[in-house]
Amino acid sequence: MTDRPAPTGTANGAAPPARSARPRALVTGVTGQDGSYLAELLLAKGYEVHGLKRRASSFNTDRVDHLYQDPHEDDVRFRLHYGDMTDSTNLIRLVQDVRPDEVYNLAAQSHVAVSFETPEYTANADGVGALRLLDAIRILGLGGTTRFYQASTSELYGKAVETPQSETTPFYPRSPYAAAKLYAYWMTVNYREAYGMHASNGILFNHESPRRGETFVTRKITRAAARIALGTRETVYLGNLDARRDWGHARDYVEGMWRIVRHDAPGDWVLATGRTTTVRAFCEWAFAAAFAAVGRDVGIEWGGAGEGEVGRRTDTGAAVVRVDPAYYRPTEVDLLLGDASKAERELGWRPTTTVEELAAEMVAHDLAEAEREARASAGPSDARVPAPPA
Ligand code: NDP
Ligand code: GDR
Repeated sequence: MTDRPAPTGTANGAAPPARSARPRALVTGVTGQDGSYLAELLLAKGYEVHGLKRRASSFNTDRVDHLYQDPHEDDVRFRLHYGDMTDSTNLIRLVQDVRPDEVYNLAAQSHVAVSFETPEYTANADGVGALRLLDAIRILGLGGTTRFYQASTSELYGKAVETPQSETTPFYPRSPYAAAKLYAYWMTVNYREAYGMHASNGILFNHESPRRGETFVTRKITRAAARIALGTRETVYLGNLDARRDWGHARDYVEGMWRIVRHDAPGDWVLATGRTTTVRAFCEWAFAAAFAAVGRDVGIEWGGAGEGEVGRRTDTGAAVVRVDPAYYRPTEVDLLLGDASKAERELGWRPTTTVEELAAEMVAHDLAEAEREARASAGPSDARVPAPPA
């Protein structure tokens, strides 16, 4: 992390960036998993990228630090601006200053379980936030030129009405998060129809990566599996192991976002892998990959049921996964399985990573992280990772 100067932009009183021939994108949520991959993709495609970041009491730009450029340099193509989706004056000023060709609205309180604890804030940031941005584009007279992408979600389908879920499947949101995203979805459709804006929804099924937030289930599992395989941790507590998700790789999905925005006509597209897996199966892959990486052929044996279910390692019988009902949700989304055939047909988009490859990549990353952690805590005089337990 770097102690960098304040983010630039006329919001801070600086002169607006001179208009260049380069396409210019504004990415909200740039410090998140998807924002960081999208910023990389857009920079590689020659864009100038402006990202919205929140003020925090400590550094919160880990995922984009490698893209940082000193704002005093001549040819700066990546700039961060302070802002918040709950502050419309800030968003209007930002859109006015940047005058983006493309806006990717990825910012959100994105944790479904947390949305039950903070329903009003989630509605404000995730639902009304999208409206604020759409309306900023409209009132600044940019509706005819600026393209808009809304990060919509498979959570909109909620209670499975049909599977696989496609653009024509009815929505049935099951959380404050999903209800807020439903509002944002329809405001995007409405601004497209009412004002002729090139405004689109990507209805994205779960996508993960080594940059996934640590409290989402896949990353929680891969981090725990890595530490358990290294012997620095014993158990991970999880909620509903029967939930089924259609998991893909975030890098593939940001490519889909860009294709949606570049498509001639705006619309709504599902991005998914077309394969669904239980949380339990993801655990099995992650633990097998973590133990294999430290040279052990260890699996998980499941016993018990529901709240009493335990996953034991097959060599020692020690419990490595336990269920804690505290992680159950008041209303659960049991089954997500997407049909992305419209995206394949119209956008030429197809996922490239299987869920097993995804689990293995995340575990490899988390093993390296856990080893660094273990070395750091061992201190300089004994900078060795402890040997994995027998
Ligand atoms: P993350 O949680 O990793 O990132 C969310 C981003 O939004 C972060 O940059 C966060 O900032 C920012 N943010 C949160 N609240 C505000 C706010 N009030 N004002 C400004 N910025 C804010 O999510 P993902 O990258 O995984 O997801 C990106 C988007 O796609 C989200 O809208 C999510 O709901 C949606 N989505 C995600 C899917 C997935 O599987 N990943 C699937 C479908 C949709 P900070 O870093 O400071 O917290
Ligand atoms: P989700 O992702 O709710 O699908 O939303 P998450 O990884 O949080 O949960 C997936 C499933 O796993 C079950 N689960 C647990 N979940 C968490 N977080 N922690 C646990 O310990 C645990 N145990 C079991 C959950 O109940 C759920 O069924 C993600 C987010 O990225 C959203 O922003 C996005 O819109 C959707 O994916 C598509």
